[in-house]
Amino acid sequence: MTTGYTLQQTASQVRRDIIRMVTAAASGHPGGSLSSTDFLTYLFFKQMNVTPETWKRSGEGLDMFFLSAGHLTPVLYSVLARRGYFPASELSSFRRFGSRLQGHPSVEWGVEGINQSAGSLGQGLSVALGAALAKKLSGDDRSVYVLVGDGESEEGQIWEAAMVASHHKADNLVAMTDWNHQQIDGSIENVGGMTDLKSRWEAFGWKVIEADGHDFTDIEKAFNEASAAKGAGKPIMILFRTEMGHGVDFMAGTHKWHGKNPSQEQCDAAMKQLEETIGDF
Ligand SMILES: Cc1ncc(C[n+]2csc(CCOP(=O)(O)OP(=O)(O)O)c2C)c(N)n1
Ligand SMILES: [Mg+2]
Repeated sequence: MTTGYTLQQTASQVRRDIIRMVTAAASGHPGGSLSSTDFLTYLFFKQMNVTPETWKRSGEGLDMFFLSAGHLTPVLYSVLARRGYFPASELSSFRRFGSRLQGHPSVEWGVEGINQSAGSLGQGLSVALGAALAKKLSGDDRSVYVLVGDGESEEGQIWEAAMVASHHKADNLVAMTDWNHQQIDGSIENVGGMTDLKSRWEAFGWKVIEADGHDFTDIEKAFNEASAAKGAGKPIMILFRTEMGHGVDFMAGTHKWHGKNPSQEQCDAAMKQLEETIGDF
C-alpha cells in the first residue's frame, strides 16, 4: 500500500498518526508508541513473512506478531493501517465508543492483524511462547515476534516465560524490548531496579542482540542477526535502545508522556516537527 515510501517516511507518517489519534481521543499512550515506531515499521514492512492478504488469526504458515505491552495500540494500529491491513481512515475512530480500535487491543473486534487481546502487562510473552512452541510441534518453520516494554519487564510473568522459553529451546521466538528507560511514573531503573537487561536475559538462557532502535541500518542488522540465530537452540531477545517520545522534542526522554494526550496546540507543534509523507487519515 505504501510502496514507494522510504522506511523513514513511513515511520514519520506513523508518528503523525500517533499524535493525531491520541489528541483526537483525548487519551492514549504516545510516549512508548513513538519509541517503538521505527523498529515496528521495519518489522511490518520488511521483516515479517505475512501480508494483509495472507494474514489469518491462526498464523499457520506465517510469521506472527504479538503486542505484549498492550497500551502501545497507537503505533500498532497505525503500522497495520499504513501496511494495508485496514483503511487508514479508521484510525480517526481510535478509542471511540463502538470503535474496533479500542485503547487496548481485543481480538473480539476482529481487527485485521491483531492476534491477541492485551492490556494487562506481562502476559504477551507467554502467549507468544505458546505460539512459537505450537509452530515447532506442527512443523511450521515461521517465526513469532513479540514486543515487550522495559517497564513491563518488571512483571514476574515475563521471567516465567523467559525461563520456560529457553528450557524448551524456543529458537523461533524473537522478543523485542522497547528499551526507552521510562515507564508510567518514572525511570525503570528507579521504579523497579530494572538494570542490566542484557545480562538478565543472558542469565535466563537467551541470545541477546542490542541495537539502536532509531537507526534503520542497525535495526536491519539486528533482525538479520536474529534470523541467523533461528534454530540455534536459544530464544532471541533484541534490546532496542530507544527514546520515549522520539521525534517530538517536547515529548522526548520523559515518562510524562507515557499516557497523556497533547493539547490541540501541542499537536499542531508536533505536526510541524514531523515530515508530511503519506497524507491525512
Ligand atoms: C498488570 C498491569 N499492571 C500495571 C498496569 C498499568 N501500566 C500500564 S503501562 C505501564 C508502564 C509500562 O512501562 P513500559 O512497558 O516501559 O511502557 P512505556 O511506558 O515505555 O510505554 C503500567 C504500569 C497494567 N497495564 N498492567
Ligand atoms: Mg518503557
